[in-house]
Amino acid sequence: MGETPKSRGFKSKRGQQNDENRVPPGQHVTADFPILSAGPTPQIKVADWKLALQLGGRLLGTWSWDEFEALPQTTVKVDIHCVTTWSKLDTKWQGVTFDDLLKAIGLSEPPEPYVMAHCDGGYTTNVPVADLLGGKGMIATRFDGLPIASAHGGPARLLVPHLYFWKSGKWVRRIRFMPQDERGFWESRGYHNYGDPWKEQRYDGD
Ligand SMILES: Nc1nc2c(c(=O)[nH]1)N[C@H]1C(S)=C(S)[C@@H](COP(=O)(O)O)O[C@H]1N2
Ligand SMILES: [Mo]
Repeated sequence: MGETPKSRGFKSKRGQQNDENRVPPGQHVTADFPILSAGPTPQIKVADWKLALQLGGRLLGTWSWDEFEALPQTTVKVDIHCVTTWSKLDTKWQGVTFDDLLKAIGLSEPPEPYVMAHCDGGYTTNVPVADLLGGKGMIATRFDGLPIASAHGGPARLLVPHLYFWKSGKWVRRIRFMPQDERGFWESRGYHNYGDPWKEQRYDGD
């Protein structure tokens, strides 16, 4: 991630009002898709891939790639916001919503109020379950209609676009339900525990 100047000011330009209202404070729009990874990019074959939902010492559900692909698929077009100040508008993703994952294991209610997403390579990030339900979070497997590139988290990444993008764990393998909140990788290294871009919750204490 890295240091970023804080610019809370926001200049209004005629004709771009709509886009500007879509960009949280201190962010600027980029057309690129920057890559931000704390470690090396794993090359994961879908034949070796598996997703697990975990509660305590138990696995509530596991999916091979083919099983995961057979789950109901949802496509979204969303804006994403990295804490390093870039935002990218109208990104298109396809995957399985968290609601549909819970349904697939026969749950109408989440078993605990928090999750930790565990990713290949050890990266973790914590999210309240409420921020994943109601279509707010998904495990994405396609970007722009194509398989997600390894560097961007392929074959599957968490997507929680209404929070800073560090919450969207790449190469996600396991979602662990937690009775109490715990901090993930960046959350225990000075970044905000929740990370609402509209409230500029970049660092702990913001
Ligand atoms: N596994 C893993 N997921 C991760 C990261 C990481 O280092 N490892 N970086 C996070 C950060 S800080 C950001 S901004 C986004 C970047 O996603 P991108 O590289 O696809 O732009 O991924 C997030 N998910
Ligand atoms: Mo980030």
